[in-house]
Amino acid sequence: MGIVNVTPDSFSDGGLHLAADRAIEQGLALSAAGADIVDVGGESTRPGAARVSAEEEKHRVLPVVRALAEAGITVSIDTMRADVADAALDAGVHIINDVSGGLADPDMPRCAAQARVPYIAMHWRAPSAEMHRHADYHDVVAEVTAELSRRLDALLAAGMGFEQIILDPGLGFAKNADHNWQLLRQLEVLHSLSRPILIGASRKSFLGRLSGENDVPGLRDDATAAVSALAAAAGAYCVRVHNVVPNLDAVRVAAAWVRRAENSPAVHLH
Ligand code: PMM
Repeated sequence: MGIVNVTPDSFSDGGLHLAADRAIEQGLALSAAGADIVDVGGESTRPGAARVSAEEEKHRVLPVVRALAEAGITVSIDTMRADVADAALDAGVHIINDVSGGLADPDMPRCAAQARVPYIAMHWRAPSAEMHRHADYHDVVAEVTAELSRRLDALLAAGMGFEQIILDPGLGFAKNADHNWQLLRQLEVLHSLSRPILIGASRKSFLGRLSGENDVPGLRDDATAAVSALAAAAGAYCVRVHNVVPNLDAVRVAAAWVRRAENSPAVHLH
């Protein structure tokens, strides 16, 4: 999954129209580079980010979603709002990516249930502006798994189909670097929920901290690709990334590696 953020501030100068044109170009390029899905978002969820209005969010994403869907690309909409998701579905979107897993907007499960499209439910505890205060766990893997399991039950109770739902541990969302690594290290626990798992590690600050650099997200692409390879080998269904080519290589390496392991004869030590 390749990432397209349609936020005017992510495209330095120029207004919304220029931002939309640049976002469409970027989405086409991600698809041409081999992304199976292009994820379009109009609201920053970075730590501390303030929210934009639903109207502003729609203005940002709809022209981009429409153009990419018309070009034959599988598009997901990264939104916490049912209203935005509904409009994006009308504009041709195929997948809903809700970082709040249905908690931010009580109407979202209804929207996803009616549309019958794949729905990514991410682990989330609080809006970005206050999520750091909620990065408090005794056992992060057990708690994230239990909270996702409760979301799964709530989404099913709202009428969604089990087969629609994709789960995501939400790296960096109310989680510090150590929490993120613990979740990645024990992906098999999330697999116990029997749903496909999506991993969004791309360029996040916990990867920068590893090498001692903190402020240059573009320099985190190699570490991102390493996470993609390991996550894919551990059974992740999808990785959400900014730079498609190295991550596509990484998941291909993982696929070849795992296949090799499956085909190799059992080793008898005695
Ligand atoms: N991370 C961000 C935004 N959307 N969606 C999913 N499903 N999983 C994530 O981890 C995720 C997401 C924030 O990252 P960005 O600002 O680099 O897009």
